[in-house]
Amino acid sequence: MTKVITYGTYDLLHYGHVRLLERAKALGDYLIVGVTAEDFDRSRGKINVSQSLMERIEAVRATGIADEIIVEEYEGQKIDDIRRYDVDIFTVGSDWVGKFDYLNEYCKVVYLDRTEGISSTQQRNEKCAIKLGLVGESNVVNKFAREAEYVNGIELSGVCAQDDKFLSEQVKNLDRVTQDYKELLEKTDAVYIISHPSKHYEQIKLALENGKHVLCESPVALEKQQCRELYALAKEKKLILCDALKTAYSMAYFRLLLQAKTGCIGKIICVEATCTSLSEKIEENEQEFDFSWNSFCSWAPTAMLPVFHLLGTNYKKRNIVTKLLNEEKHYDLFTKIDFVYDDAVASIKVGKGVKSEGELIISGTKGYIYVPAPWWKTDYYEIRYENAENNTRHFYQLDGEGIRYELVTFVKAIESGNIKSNMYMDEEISLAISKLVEEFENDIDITKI
Ligand code: C2G
Repeated sequence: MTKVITYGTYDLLHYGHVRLLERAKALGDYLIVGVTAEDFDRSRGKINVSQSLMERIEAVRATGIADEIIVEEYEGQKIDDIRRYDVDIFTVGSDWVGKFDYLNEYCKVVYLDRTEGISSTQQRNEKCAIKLGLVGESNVVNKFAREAEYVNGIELSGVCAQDDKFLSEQVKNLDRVTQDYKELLEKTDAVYIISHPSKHYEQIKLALENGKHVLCESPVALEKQQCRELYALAKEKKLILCDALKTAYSMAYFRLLLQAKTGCIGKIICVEATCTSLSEKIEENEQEFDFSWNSFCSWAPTAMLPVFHLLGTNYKKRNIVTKLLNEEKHYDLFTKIDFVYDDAVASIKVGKGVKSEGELIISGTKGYIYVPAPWWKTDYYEIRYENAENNTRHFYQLDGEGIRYELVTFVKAIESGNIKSNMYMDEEISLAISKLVEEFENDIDITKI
């Protein structure tokens, strides 16, 4: 019996895939198909896969061509499988010519002509090309424009910014630039907003009222009630509204949360998160303050994420200490918040005028999780114990600081229409963030140094 093996993602199964499977089967008597696991696909840059592993396995099974289906989970598994299953022939489409010649050492390698004119990417793009408008005066707009190129099903409809200086200096090779937000909305299905927080409420409300989905940098609003109102409006209109906190969408961060919740470090007693970036020099210039976010709005939502994700949003009390640069504009150089829960504490430090170690430490009764700086865009974390021999290290590919994964999640939520499908960010955390922003911006029980 001649055993043949082939591998693939097999997302949105199409006739190109089926033809490959048929010709692979014809090479021998028994065909094994390795379907790729989500993590393996992400690690090799395939972030747009629409279907789950089980859906893809079922689709391959339904063709009736495969004699056996396995899951491909790691780099190098092909060598293991060829030996384990005593395979005679490895085959794959000609788009991979040369990439698997190393397998000639273990079995015969055959590249089959790829079927032209069809691909999963093409199917994803045809499914729904969401027109995305970028709104705001930040060079992150350029980052988003670059990252959107990695995401199937999105096309940029334009950029809207009020600041002439930003438009002339920062908006590079992005055509379709406008200062008219309504004009942008007319040619858009969804908007990404990174304008000054004071503009978020009005801009989000107008977008939702015009039937547009919204991905907005946190805080979504400067007042909790406004935030609640916006989420209610999004629900009423069956639209997606979510915080654009890219950290929440990065695999390493999400997996460390899950591991922390398994009890591997025991009961979590303390969460400490620091986010600082001396990224811009704020001159004492009114213009700068109009567009520049203060430290609190720039970083506190991110720093609060692990606190709220792990300890919840029902803290008993909190203590906010801040050092302001500009009293009237409420621009803080550095702010520290301490939270007290029934049986845990948390502390966050944020600053654009102070530099500190941007690490995240989650302390438990059996051990602790350590995330090195810059923890908010990490691809790596450690779980450490008293006996260092038990320490474990974890790495998860993170391309583009997490923005592309955020966009993929946003697109999938729009396509599925399932607001809850966004398991990374939810309304409760968004509300808790807006509540603290409101208290900070209105000097409610704040200590100034
Ligand atoms: N294929 C094809 N014609 C197409 C599209 C895909 O012949 N129009 C082939 C691919 O060459 C591959 C198989 O169908 O052999 C599955 O394709 P994908 O699902 O795109 O997965 P891919 O990552 O290309 O699979 O490690 C090997 C890779 O996993 C190969």
